Amino acid sequence: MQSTLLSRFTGCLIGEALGDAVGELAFSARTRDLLDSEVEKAELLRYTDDTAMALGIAQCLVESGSVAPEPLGRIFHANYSREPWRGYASGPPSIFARVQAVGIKYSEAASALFGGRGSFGNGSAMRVAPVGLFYHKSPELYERACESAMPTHTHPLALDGAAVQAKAVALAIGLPPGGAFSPRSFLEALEGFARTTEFRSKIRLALDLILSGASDPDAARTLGKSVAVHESLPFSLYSFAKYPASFRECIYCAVLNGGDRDTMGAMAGAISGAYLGVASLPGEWREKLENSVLFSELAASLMHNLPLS
Ligand code: F2R
Ligand code: MG
Ligand code: MG
Repeated sequence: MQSTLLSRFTGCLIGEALGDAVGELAFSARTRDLLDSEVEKAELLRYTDDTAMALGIAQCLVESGSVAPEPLGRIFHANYSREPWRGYASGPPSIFARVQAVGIKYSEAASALFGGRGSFGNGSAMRVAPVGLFYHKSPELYERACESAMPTHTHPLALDGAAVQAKAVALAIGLPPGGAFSPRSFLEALEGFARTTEFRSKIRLALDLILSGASDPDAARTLGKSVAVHESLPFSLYSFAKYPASFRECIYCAVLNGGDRDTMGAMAGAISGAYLGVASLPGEWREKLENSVLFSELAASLMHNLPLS
């Protein structure tokens, strides 16, 4: 039982990193054949800011047992300063620079972005998987996911998106991977968990698209696939719920239909890896993953420090 849970935790973190790294390659290798050939040629599968920030959350949970915005902001900031080349969008670095220059709180700097509306970029959801793991049995899951968003993302859609992605990971861990998977049960549970009209209606639409047999390109066009969290997250949920039995098919769907490919790969990959467990992820991809030992170590530390439920 313990090893099954550990394989889910590890599968989630490694699944996130693989989806991110393979998705990043898909920006230039845009068909399945080209992508397979790029992965084969690559010496190392290198992840981007999505996974770097997820590692920051895992690190914060392991070190402090919480995702309080200020300590988490300091970890994000330090990790960014060490590796600024991971492909961050403009929001997080501008927050870090403002905190450093003016000495305000991370959440205060975050709430000033985009004319005082805060960011609805997918950054809060792309990195939240460790919160879904750590609080998978906790009634505080929604609030803790929002807390993890606050150092950089304060828009209501970014908060709801973080909570929905965390819940998707938590649900995936609780489902038997060999059993019958119901897209309806999975997506209706998420629809009920979401608190914004935008997410509720997009998750319902994702289910309708699966049940009506829409093609993946049509689903991507209908749901959206941009850096906005209420576009790329619903299509990531669709990718997992449509292809629950295969990590590879789930990732191909998430990254080969345009848009924010690395991030949809990361979000779909975290859910699929949590559902299937690490042994079901493609071995030839895992072998090439940068820092893969670190993911396994963090997964074990997260699992051994779970809060009492
Ligand atoms: N975006 C990238 N990469 C492009 C940058 C590459 C880099 N310069 C390089 O060359 O290496 N990838 C990563 O960013 C996405 C996550 O973004 P995050 O962390 O949410 O950032 P931000 O800046 O807060 O939001 C992203 C964009 O969304 C739009 N936006 C957000 N809130 C808005 C609002 N309230 N009103 C209007 N627009 C809003 C803006 O265009 C933001 O720039 C991931 O894809 C990750 O992989
Ligand atoms: Mg990225
Ligand atoms: Mg991206």
